[in-house]
Amino acid sequence: MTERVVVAGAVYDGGRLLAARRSAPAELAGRWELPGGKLEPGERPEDGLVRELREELGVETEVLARIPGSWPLKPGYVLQVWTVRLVSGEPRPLEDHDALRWLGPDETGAVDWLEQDRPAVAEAARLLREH
Ligand code: 523
Repeated sequence: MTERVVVAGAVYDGGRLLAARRSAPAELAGRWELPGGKLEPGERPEDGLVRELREELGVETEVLARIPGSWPLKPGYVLQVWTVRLVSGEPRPLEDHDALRWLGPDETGAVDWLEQDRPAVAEAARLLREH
């Protein structure tokens, strides 16, 4: 069975990283994540990520680079993450989230990230610090 990919974005703007708090499902609500979602069949990951960020946050973005790694989710799903630049719009929690926060490179420990997002968040923070 091929695994389905969930794409997520480490969205950067002004030297900060965007964190989004999930509003559903109940077992994930209140935890913070890098925003994104499931790829549609045949969709290129970069296109799916731009689509998800548009739907969920109302912003236009440009995908920069893959953060190396692939993290297991529920059976049959894996998480893959890309760095993303905000091109236009101010992110708003339109779907799936009830709060957003911009975190500086030394503030990324301030929210309760989903476990599976933590390695990519650590790498995204490292890249921000280098910048
Ligand atoms: N994760 C996750 N981390 C993370 C994302 C974007 C998603 O662990 N950064 C998990 C949470 C869900 C699964 O991946 O178990 C699917 O994410 P979801 O619900 O955001 O995907 P959507 O928006 O495509 O979901 P549907 O509305 O259900 O299609």
